[in-house]
Amino acid sequence: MPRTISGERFRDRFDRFNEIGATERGGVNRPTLSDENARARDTLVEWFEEAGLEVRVDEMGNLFGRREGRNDDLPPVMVGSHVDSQYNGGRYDGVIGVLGGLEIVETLNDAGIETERPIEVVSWTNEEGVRFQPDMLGSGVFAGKFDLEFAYSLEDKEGNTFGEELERIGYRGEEPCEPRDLHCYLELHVEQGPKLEDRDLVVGVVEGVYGFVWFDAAFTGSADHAGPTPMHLRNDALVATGDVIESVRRIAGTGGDDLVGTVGSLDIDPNSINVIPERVEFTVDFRSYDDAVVDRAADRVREEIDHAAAREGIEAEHEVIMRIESQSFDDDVIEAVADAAAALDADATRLVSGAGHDASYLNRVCPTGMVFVPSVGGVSHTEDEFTEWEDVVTGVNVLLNAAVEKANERPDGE
Ligand code: HGY
Ligand code: MN
Ligand code: MN
Repeated sequence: MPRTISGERFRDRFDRFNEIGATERGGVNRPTLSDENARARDTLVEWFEEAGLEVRVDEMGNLFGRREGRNDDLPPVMVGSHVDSQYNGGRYDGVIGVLGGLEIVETLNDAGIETERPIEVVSWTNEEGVRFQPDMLGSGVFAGKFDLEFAYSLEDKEGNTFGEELERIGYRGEEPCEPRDLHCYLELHVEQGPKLEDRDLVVGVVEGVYGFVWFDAAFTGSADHAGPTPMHLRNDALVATGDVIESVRRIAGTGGDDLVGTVGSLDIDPNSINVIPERVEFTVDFRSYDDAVVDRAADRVREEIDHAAAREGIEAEHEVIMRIESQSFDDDVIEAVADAAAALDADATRLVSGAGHDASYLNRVCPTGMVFVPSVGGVSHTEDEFTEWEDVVTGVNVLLNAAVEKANERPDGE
């Protein structure tokens, strides 16, 4: 019979954890390396230690809790996600994957179950990428995509560097942040989209993740008085930006069935009601499961930015700050998730993730898979993010059974 967790204990932890950085509207505000993120980390360390886990922190502040296996020299099964949040983000994004991993350990401890392989619970640093871009930074350095020097040098809008902030909160660990031998990686996460809810299903057996590209871009025109300056004499950075925003929607609508495009961040200078905008800095995010579609969209938006600058007689800048290829997960790990969902009689389907996850980088290091549970209204990255509690519990039960199945796999041939 499949093992199940203690929903009450997990609920209690989840609610206590989300008191850290709680917002008035029921969300959380725990941007990476903030004081709230530091308190969340301290809480994880305390709870990991209480659960008998050996706690380690690496050079990127990635936090690991290791549970011994019968054959402790074997490569571990790793389960986890992230606890940094969007600014005023949701309570479930990342958290259910980390606390779900801890709940697995508690459940195995309670039942006195030993697994063949060690199990490691991980909380990755800066998955969201809101304060320091790019996102999935801690797992990206772990997987060898970025080097430590690059990561430490990243600056937030106030000019703080990632390395300084990691030091300030006391989580710049000693352990090298580099690929190591893992048997597999499993991540439980809310779907953050409408697919499961639309089909009234509870579990997503995730087969892969969209690829995506992020741009930093800017227009520099000329500030001038909004009154006396005739229209034909204007060099308006915001008008050019408006043209690009419209083009992102047009490219996403014509560039490929699953292509999505977003201009999510915009800073106007001097941002005054009666001054023609001189400079606008903005971002562009394109995603698709087909990398060729992402690359074509990136080429098209570069052209649109350059054409808009020429029309307005202003300067344009654009730089790719993040490009991650679409990922297809490991068949065996996908099957372990599907088997666990079936053993629990959970209504499940296979799907691909439009949201990025640390699993995208772990997929370069070891066989990887994910478990999704529904997001009510498909909503995420907002304080309204919500998942029915029994669905969260089902997701952790699937994670538990898949992780135990993989943790009891002996080396090939034994
Ligand atoms: O951007 C993403 O999809 C993730 O939330 N970092
Ligand atoms: Mn997430
Ligand atoms: Mn997120």
